[in-house]
Amino acid sequence: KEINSTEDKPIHLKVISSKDKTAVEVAVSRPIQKTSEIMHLVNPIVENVKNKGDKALIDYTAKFDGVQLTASVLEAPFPEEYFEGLTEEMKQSLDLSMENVRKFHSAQLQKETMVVETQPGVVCSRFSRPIEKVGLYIPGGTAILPSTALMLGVPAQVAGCKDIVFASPPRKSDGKVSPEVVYVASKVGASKIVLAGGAQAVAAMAYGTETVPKVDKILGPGNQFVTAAKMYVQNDTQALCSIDMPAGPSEVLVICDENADVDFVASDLLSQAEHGTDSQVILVGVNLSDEKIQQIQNAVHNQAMELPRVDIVRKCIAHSSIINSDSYDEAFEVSNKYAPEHLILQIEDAQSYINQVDHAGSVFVGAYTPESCGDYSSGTNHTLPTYGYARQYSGVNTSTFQKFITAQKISPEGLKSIGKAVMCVAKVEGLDGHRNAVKIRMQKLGQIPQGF
Ligand code: HSO
Ligand code: ZN
Repeated sequence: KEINSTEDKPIHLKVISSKDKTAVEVAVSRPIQKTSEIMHLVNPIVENVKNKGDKALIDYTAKFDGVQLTASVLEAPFPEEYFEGLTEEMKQSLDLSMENVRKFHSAQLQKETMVVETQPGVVCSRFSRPIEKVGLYIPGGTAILPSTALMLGVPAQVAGCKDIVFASPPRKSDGKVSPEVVYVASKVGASKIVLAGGAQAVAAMAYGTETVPKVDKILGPGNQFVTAAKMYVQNDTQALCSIDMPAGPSEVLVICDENADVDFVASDLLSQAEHGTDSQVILVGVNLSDEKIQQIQNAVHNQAMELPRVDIVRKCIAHSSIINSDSYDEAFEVSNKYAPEHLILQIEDAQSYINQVDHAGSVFVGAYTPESCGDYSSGTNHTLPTYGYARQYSGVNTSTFQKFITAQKISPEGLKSIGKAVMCVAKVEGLDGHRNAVKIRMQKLGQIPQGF
């Protein structure tokens, strides 16, 4: 359904000078997430699915998605009728996107064993293994997201995951999921699609049900219920399940200077704003003139009015700001403080500023690099850290679907060179068993160090 705004208030961002530190502080603060309230609602759902399996899953799907299913799981090869409506053009577009994501994520694959001889005869190594079973959550809601399916599915396939399971809420109209999602699922070799969403889908994949396989890791964005359920199962040793990262609303920070194209800048702000009313959109200007700011505001308004999701955009822009800074250095200071999920650089010689970026999920360099390209088709991943977690988290990448196992092989010569150090540290820790495991071998080699 098209949403048409009837309001005629201009869609403008709040303008702040970087000198007004308090206002900047407010502009770059994130809304507080009330996790405990959500947890209250999510816990019984998760527990029910854990204890009652498929029956609870089907009941929740009827209750929350308005779809009465007889079975929640679609097995590969997926039935023809689930691909209905898929055009040739769409297949080609998804194919091109998947190919680029595959190229970029294959280059990240660390297959070779890393070997380091730390001392003569002490050989340490590390090798990777795919996480065997992964559950990929594809949100439903206001937009269908085949791009999320491919951003999670392709790296999982590249990493060599043995079982890839998708979960997505079924459509009210026919109880299916979009054919684009089914197409991607089949292309990445998914074994199943769980027709369920929300906390119940997460619980089903974390604990397993009669028909849903239990997975080792759950990935993918979702609403607060999905996020809360992921946090819950991650902390439950009965689930023995990890997650990709904490998720918050999507966000962008654009840095532009006086020479930036105002239409480009506005379009980037709006492509993020249309994600949701809670999306965060910040423009940091470098010494922008009043005229330039006005031109940007006008472009935002005019472009926004043409968007079908203008009502969502309007609400998002209402809490968005332009922070006008005094210099490029100051602009990057603000950006690093915010640690945006997406950072767009619409400044002269943008590439040369990359070394000033300390915290960001993904960077879009130069006027002709809109975020949309990274969202869909260029090859980088669009599952990125939000809420300031770019300070410590990376976006989804090939290693997200791998784990690394270390090994060591020590020769008698190697033991001679590190044995004394081991015994010495074991002694101070009061762990005689540890010390003895070395001592017993050193004795065999006739090499007991003095004092041990
Ligand atoms: N920008 C979103 C990803 C997305 N955009 C999906 C369109 N579809 C969050 O990074
Ligand atoms: Zn997007």
